[in-house]
Amino acid sequence: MMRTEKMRRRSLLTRLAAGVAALPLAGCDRLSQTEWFTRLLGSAESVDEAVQGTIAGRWAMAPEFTEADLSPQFKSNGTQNPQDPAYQQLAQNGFADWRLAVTGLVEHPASLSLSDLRALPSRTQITRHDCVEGWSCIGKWKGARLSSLLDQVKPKPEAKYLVFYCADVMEQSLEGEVKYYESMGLADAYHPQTILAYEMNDTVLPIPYGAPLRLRNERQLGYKMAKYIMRIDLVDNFASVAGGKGGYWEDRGYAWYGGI
Ligand SMILES: Nc1nc2c(c(=O)[nH]1)N[C@H]1C(S)=C(S)[C@@H](COP(=O)(O)O)O[C@H]1N2
Ligand SMILES: [Mo]
Repeated sequence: MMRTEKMRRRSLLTRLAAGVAALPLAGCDRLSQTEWFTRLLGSAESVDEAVQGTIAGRWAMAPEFTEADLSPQFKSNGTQNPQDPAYQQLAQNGFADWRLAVTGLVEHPASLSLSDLRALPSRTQITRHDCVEGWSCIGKWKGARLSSLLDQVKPKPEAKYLVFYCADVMEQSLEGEVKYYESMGLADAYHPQTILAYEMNDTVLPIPYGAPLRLRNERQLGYKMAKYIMRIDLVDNFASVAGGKGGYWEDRGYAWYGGI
């Protein structure tokens, strides 16, 4: 990383840290500033993915909690209600017409309804969500195991990453609308706690939290967990994905791995 870029990022982090104290966090815990700041500089920003994997153990489980630990109010962050007309139409119909497309480097491209996803092996987990902004909330999630979906579509040997394309428009650019996108490596996609969640706290996933389907990927920061998923594309690199860094926030300077 160039020196100037590093300094720019440090000063951004300092401003973020100052902002944490002022955040209204109904029902959510605040990480101590030193805790999240250390994480941000020490794990997410400076240590590369390979080192991260060695330290944390690629297959380590994120901590799980009990019903008693659930945050009374889980914060909704980023997009809270996508304004895209096609999404609004799907929502009006309870997402009965929504389909998840699975495309790219797979033997069997697929188009799955919510009932198809509910028919896949599921997992329920109570976990802590950590946002890079310095807050965390504990929630209960139920969803299809991403590993089971992958077993169905069969990634080709050259597939390395999953790119998640979402329904929500983040900004208008000269090239048109920029919708949220994220990505993960295949190893993390097969992790037992990686699920495509359609339920939160024992109810159908509400719109502010990513209805009808959002990723839960409990060993990484909040921005890695795409909400409002419309398509999963299997690729071997990010060259064709917007800025080429593998995610909307990554293209704006965040770390790709974002481990916690
Ligand atoms: N599609 C989409 N996914 C997204 C975002 C977003 O704005 N759009 N924000 C990310 C960020 S920064 C966080 S912290 C979490 C917030 O999830 P929550 O609303 O359930 O708290 O979603 C992530 N996934
Ligand atoms: Mo976040």
